[in-house]
Amino acid sequence: MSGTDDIKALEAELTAAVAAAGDEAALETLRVEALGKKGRISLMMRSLGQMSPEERQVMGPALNGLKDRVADAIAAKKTALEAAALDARLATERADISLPPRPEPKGALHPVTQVMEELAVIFSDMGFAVAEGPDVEDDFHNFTALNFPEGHPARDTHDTFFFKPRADGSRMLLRTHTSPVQIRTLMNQKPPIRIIAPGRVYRCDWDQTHTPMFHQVEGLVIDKEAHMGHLKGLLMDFVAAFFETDEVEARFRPHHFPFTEPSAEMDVKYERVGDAVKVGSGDKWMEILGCGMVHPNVIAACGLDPDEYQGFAWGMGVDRLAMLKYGAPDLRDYFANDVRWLSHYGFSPLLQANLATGLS
Ligand code: 2U9
Repeated sequence: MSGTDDIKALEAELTAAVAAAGDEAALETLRVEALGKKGRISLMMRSLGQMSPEERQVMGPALNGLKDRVADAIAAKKTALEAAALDARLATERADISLPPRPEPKGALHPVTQVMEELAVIFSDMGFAVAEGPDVEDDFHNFTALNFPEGHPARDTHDTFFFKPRADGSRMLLRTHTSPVQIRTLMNQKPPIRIIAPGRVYRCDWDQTHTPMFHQVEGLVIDKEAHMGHLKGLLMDFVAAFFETDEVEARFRPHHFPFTEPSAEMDVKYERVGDAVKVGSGDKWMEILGCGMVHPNVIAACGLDPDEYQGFAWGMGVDRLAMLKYGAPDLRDYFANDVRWLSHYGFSPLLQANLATGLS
């Protein structure tokens, strides 16, 4: 067999072996055996030196061609093996993005939390900021600054949880309303002020409609011009948004609070539809909140001039609003920590209250 026949046979053998290589390691072994320093093609090329010039003229280009074609075949096979390896990895490491990102949540939002969030959404949309303060308060912020006279029943231990007296005889207490938050804001910020104060409050009471801890949201507007007309319009808009109705029939009944003058309670018309309560229209009145113009003594107690600034405030019991909107008639169940009650009356934590898609 001539030298060129040997080359053709070797090329056929090597090309078949390259085609059959199953992985990159096998291909690398092949490359070393063919083209490495002591590889078969390299050894053949080295033998060119012992050939006659005529033989070398034929065998030189033939061996160079063999070397190039085998190198090309190895490179092409390497690319194909790399692509196949990548495809195999992608197939096993693929993420199914249609799967939910987390398992279904097991917990539920308490109806009071849900209503708190709904109130924050409604009043934020009207331009109110949310303010917070401590649950443990002093007499000044809870009573004196709010124009409670000495001897007012709320200052009594029958109504309020007091701590043991301190060395100077003063007693801290669990706030009976969130109003101290507004007092702190008034003492620290320059009007105009538009805030709501949501939070826990505490009173000595325990029956079907009263619990020793309950939740309030109070609101406060202080400005150079703010009047009962603004208050009425704001509360009518609030009731329409909260009860998700266009129809709101309401009345403002005179009332008394130490911290507002004049003061009123807001009643809305309602009717029973089966087990549910429909708020906004109907033939019965229901009280839903208290409100009024901030007493000048309160404005003065916070270091502001009542002749320059005035404002209005309102307060509502969140637990009662939750009972009205979402049912569950006994307030004590709200704080019994029974998971069956919570899974029945609770809300999905993934469905945040918002005005665009509906509150609940
Ligand atoms: C400041 C000035 C005035 C807050 C107000 C009410 C009327 C009210 C009750 C509703 C049911 C409490 O939860 S409840 O028992 N609240 O009727 N609250 S006006 O007035 C303020 C607050 C702060 C500086």
